[in-house]
Amino acid sequence: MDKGEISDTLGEIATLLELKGENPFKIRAYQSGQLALVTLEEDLGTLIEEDRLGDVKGIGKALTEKIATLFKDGPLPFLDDLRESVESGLVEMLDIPGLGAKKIKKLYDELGVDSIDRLAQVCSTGEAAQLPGFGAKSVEKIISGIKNREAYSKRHLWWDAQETARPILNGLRDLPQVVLAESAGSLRRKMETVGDLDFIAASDDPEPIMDWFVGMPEVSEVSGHGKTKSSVRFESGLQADLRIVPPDQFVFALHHFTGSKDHNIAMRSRALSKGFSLSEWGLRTENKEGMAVESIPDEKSLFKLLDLNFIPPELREGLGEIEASESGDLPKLVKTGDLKGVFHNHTHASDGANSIEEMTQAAQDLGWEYLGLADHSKASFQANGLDEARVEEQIEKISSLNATGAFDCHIFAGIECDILKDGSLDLADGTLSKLDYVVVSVHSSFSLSEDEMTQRLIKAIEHPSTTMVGHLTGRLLLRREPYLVNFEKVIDASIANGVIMEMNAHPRRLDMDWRHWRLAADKGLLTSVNPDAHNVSGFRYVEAGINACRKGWLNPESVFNTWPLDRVNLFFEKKKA
Ligand code: DGT
Ligand code: CA
Ligand code: CA
Ligand code: ZN
Repeated sequence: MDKGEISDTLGEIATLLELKGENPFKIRAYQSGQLALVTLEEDLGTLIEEDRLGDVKGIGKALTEKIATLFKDGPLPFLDDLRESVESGLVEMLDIPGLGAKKIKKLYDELGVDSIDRLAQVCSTGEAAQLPGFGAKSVEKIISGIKNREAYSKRHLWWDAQETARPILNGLRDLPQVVLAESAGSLRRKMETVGDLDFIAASDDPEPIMDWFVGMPEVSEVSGHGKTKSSVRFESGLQADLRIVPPDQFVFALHHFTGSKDHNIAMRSRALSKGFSLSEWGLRTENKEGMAVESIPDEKSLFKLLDLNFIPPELREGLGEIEASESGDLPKLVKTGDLKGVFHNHTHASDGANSIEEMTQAAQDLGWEYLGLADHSKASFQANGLDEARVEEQIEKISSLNATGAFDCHIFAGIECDILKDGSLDLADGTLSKLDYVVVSVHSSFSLSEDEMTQRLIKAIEHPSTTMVGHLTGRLLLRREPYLVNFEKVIDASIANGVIMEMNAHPRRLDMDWRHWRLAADKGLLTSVNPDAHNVSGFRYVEAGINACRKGWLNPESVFNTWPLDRVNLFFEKKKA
């Protein structure tokens, strides 16, 4: 295990002990060990090797051995027993926002709540609201948490879905009976979350393909096994449909099952207006002799038959794409290959896993011209955020690294500065103005009213050092709802102050949501696709961010980090002047 995983494990132990109502001192020992690892700057392996782990502040005697064992991936029977001894219903309840171990323990002791079903019950009967420390408002929050959890469990992050889908698609394409295969549905439209996978294959010999599909080792349940359609479920809960059609129907089936439903409805009426009838089976012209079915090689030809330019799957949401296609107004969509660098990334100075040098090397290996580093600021103490002195030290380090010419990739010194509750920034103006750029983000006080949150953000946007807004709504897809903000006001304030709105590319964020981008970019808002990388492999998340930009109809010009280095420099200089 690495440092981050061990720290998470210590946190898990503390929580489990709390659920069991163990000695508070013991619980605190694990909590302080967890924090000590997050803020640890020395190499953990070296500390263990030199037997100096016990000298680290916050790591007590009892923990050193357990940390060393976890580091070597050794067995920890104590943890296995602990996990075994806590009822699974109690652990599940931890997913519900507003419910920590302490409250869960109280619900269990006082009302015998040992499952989410029982929790919902005591919330609706009013019993929960009677408990000390609960009240009507917190019970309301729990009820909406239970509802969200149900909705969340039905969907999957696009990123996870594509990781499941990729080998299946390759497997299908490798089968001798398969002429063509494609994934369809929301996965192909690059929706941020996916309900189920949809595969379409072309073949005249479907049976062996279906046998292969339902027999894949990852399949945990077969819910349908037919000649034209089969459905399976994987361990993760994700389900997949495979439809097999004769080769001459492939394009129509692919288009139909890519959807969306609204796009399909609009396409069908477009077809009707051109004298065709469009369905998943084909495009037919109705005449006296019967039906004439068009035969076409690809989707592009399908659109062409309807006098339309090809509409990329990302845009097929029934949001005016057909009209734009007809009038030649579809955007030239940004691509991952257009990116020349990224700006929101963490190093091991805060809660990242890699050094400045390692991050820069990785960025350079991706062919990027520049890399922006933006570690956390001090208010994010749980992430070992930097104070003014450490920020200035990092600026020095970056500027001397740039001066050595060790890397072709230019490093920009930035920060992800916390926006405090009142909208002021977490670092002194004198320090902020020494940075190349400043990303401002909310990491606390999430439950302000829409008005308060909007004013808070606008105040931060108006700060003269602010360059970009980080993850505007703080949402964590399928985990945490966005906080309330007035998009129009925040977008207008950003444009007025020349501030860039990040597209946080982390697959769990994709924030600001693509649904707001078309209008915002038309008004002149710029974005930056920021992977929020916490290690070198986090850079790959730009793909998810680019998907979201494409769904927001963005062209490369609206995406700041497609700009070349000298133009970026000019932008920063102008902002500082
Ligand atoms: P998901 O799975 O919830 O993330 O979303 P999709 O879009 O993948 O939806 P899914 O799997 O139910 O169906 C795949 C596509 O099939 C959908 O995008 C459009 C098409 N489709 C499914 N049901 C209907 C329907 O009732 N009417 C029309 N026009 N198209 C449909
Ligand atoms: Ca689907
Ligand atoms: Ca489906
Ligand atoms: Zn952040």
